[in-house]
Amino acid sequence: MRIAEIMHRCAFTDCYPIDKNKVRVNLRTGKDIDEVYIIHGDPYTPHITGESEWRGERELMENSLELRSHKMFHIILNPEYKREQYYFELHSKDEVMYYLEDDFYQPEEMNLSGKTYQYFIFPWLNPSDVFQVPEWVEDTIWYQIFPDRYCRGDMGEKRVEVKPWKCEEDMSYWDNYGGDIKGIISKLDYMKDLGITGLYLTPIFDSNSNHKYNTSDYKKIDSDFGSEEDLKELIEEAHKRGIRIMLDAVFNHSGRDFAPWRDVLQNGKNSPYYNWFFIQQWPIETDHTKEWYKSYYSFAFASGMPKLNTNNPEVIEYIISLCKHWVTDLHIDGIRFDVGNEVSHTFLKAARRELKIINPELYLLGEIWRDSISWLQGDEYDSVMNYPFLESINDFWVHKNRTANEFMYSMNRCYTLYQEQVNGVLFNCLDSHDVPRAFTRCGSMDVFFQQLAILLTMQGSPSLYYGTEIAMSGGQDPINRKCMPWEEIEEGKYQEITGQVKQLIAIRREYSQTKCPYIEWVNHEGTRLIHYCKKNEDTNEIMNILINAEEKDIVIGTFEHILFARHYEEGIIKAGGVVIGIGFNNFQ
Ligand code: ARE
Repeated sequence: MRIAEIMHRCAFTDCYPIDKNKVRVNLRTGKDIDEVYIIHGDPYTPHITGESEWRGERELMENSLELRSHKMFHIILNPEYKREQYYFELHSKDEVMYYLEDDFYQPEEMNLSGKTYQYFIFPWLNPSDVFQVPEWVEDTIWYQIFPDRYCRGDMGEKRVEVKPWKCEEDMSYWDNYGGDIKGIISKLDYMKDLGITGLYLTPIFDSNSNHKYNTSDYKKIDSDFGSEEDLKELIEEAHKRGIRIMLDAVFNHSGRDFAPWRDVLQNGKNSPYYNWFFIQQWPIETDHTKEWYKSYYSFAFASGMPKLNTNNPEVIEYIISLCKHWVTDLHIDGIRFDVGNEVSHTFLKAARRELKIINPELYLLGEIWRDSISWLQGDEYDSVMNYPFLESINDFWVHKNRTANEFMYSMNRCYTLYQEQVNGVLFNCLDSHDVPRAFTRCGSMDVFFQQLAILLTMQGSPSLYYGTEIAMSGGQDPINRKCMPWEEIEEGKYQEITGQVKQLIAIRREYSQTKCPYIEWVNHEGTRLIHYCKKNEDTNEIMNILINAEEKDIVIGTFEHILFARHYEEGIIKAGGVVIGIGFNNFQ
């Protein structure tokens, strides 16, 4: 038995409470393990039974997720007295072994005289230790807007001249097209009609760029976008339509025009803000053609983005007071933390503690592109942007460097990284303002819809980048930030595409994360057929998602009827020559 591939600690994502009564136990094993039993029970049972030895109850663990290199087994325990003691009984093809906290044991070693067996112990389930995430996010369909490019509302006194709407020549990080908050307000009914229930705005505070990630004034809405009154109106009008609002918080760094930074440049060590930044050398080199980066830390090597010192209590207090204003006075529903893995854990722990007191349902989302376990322990973010999800989809459909099985493994991996509460609120996206648009990457409408079908049926909280509903194209930034073609949209040019996107969104809302929390893969060896099932916990209906990447077919359906299909021949779907019956349970 490959015991070196088996590791469990009664901590982290191996053993944790999922609510005030239940504890989830996960065990990762090699692929040679066929079955795992857990022997578990209250550690103090002998005190009431009078038996000399502790004996637990033996239960089969569920073989929940499979990855390329290993298997994951899990079980949900419901400890009557909030504490559990347990160990594992491992079965491979020709061997049985026991796995306790200190070691692995052969069956004959399980009754050695005088031996004190060190079982795993989950000592006590304190309700306040349960990682609580805002459940409303599970059923949210997000829409991400880059404000300058979405819609013009009030062209009044714009601070800068604007380029002709939709002009794609010489797009940069400094040109403006005049999109603003009033324009977004004017499109809330359009978003509601799409089926959107969450709106994520990239930064809207004062800045001299069009992306606003180099903030000059955190307390002032950029005048090109409007006023704080406009923002209040947007939030109010969105809430009336059942649409929640998430703002983009850029606290890892400021812009070069941020007043405290200007003060440091002018007064150096005499500035009260000197320690708001990470100054390495004085005087500070401000000529960005020289080695400025030896003078101070910044975001990446962006000289106009001096890194804020989120270890400094003054900075922490300043930032949290900003967030409190957004939550208390503006009633926003979520905050996306830009460069979410470089601000200090000290700051994030304080921010969660203070903001969740004001609104326990506030969604705290970290922009982290890789394994985010260090920020998802329950005392910092609720979730992260699920870029591994996007990259898995890309590998399979665009780069074609994955088989259907390997795609399943890489998707399963996304759902083994964190506590299960997080899986339902993972921010799943096919694209964003930081990567080429999905339609451009896919290269065809069929692949585009196959990816959309995954996004809108997979576990998590799906996000559509604005323009996805019309299969907008666009390469790497800034070309992925084109203006919305409202005239063409209103003329109906995209109504067929948008109609099918709306159909998928409607399915997502009917078979939501909360109603269908888990998925089960169906393996069609040797094909590029993606097939998984979701069970509607309310109706016991089984929804099948069949995506034949070899052909162009998509079929999404329940036992009774097809909910969505593209290129599907009545009754059958071909998967690389394998004919799959669409009885949804009588596959050949
Ligand atoms: C743009 C160009 C740069 C160019 C720069 C020159 O993209 O190539 O050098 O302009 O000015 C914002 C703007 C960008 C701008 C950037 C810098 O939106 O258009 O760059 O400022 O001026 C990493 C970070 C992640 C970060 C991405 C961009 O981890 O946090 O890089 N994303 C956020 C925002 C961005 C924003 C910033 C940060 C800065 O979402 O929009 O950029 O506030 C791997 C790594 C990731 C890495 C990712 C992308 O997957 O694992 O960590 O993300 O690649 O590089």
